Amino acid sequence: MLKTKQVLQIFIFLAIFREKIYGREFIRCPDLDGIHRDAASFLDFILSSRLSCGTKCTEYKDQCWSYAWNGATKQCMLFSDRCSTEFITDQHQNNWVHYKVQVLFDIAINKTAVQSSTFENNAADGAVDGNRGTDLKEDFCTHTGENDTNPWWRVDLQAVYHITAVRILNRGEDNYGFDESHRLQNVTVTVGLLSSSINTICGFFPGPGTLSQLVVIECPTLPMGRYVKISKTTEFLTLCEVDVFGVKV
Ligand SMILES: [Ca+2]
Repeated sequence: MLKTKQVLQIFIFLAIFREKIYGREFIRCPDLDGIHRDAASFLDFILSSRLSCGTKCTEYKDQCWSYAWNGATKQCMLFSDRCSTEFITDQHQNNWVHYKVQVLFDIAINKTAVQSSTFENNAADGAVDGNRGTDLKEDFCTHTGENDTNPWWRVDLQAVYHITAVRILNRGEDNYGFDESHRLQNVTVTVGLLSSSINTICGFFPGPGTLSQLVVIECPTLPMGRYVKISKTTEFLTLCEVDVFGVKV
């Protein structure tokens, strides 16, 4: 059981070492205080403050996933990696602090989902219910209806994020031994600010999927939006679970 003092220390840690700049949240790397990796930076600057170093990182949002700031020398280094174990200890290590961009995961879980049509009881919320079973009959997976040749599924994240990736858990074999995993193919993921306009491309999965495959679709342009949509142009879209990764705006 945590004592009051420990709780207070954790609270102070979170309060001090989180900062939000232009929609990107930075958090101090927990295991890397006091070390940096000058060989790994892609840019470095002399700047006036740690805040301006973080701001620089936001200017290179497609490349910069962490930064290190030296308060004594005012050096700022930008990295294309998140916190890593492959760091080089610096001779002035105590002056360096390293921050990473905090990417939130599971931002879709238990959020409201809808789909273009529904087969039997395989409703849209089966992809965000936290149940990661992949037997369509036994578990909670989504399934669009027959004759729906433009099936889609959509989740409302209830806040705006820069989406970094979407992960789809494909259906597995069911009790009857059927394998329909190949239906997960030519899948497009889009992002939008309005439910009526979800057109910014995140990425594409050509497939075909395999049984219980965990498909990761990266969003290299970090599209911004509140809604994530998964669609295809042939019959039947089935999703056993969808995880959305993003940085809160
Ligand atoms: Ca599920």
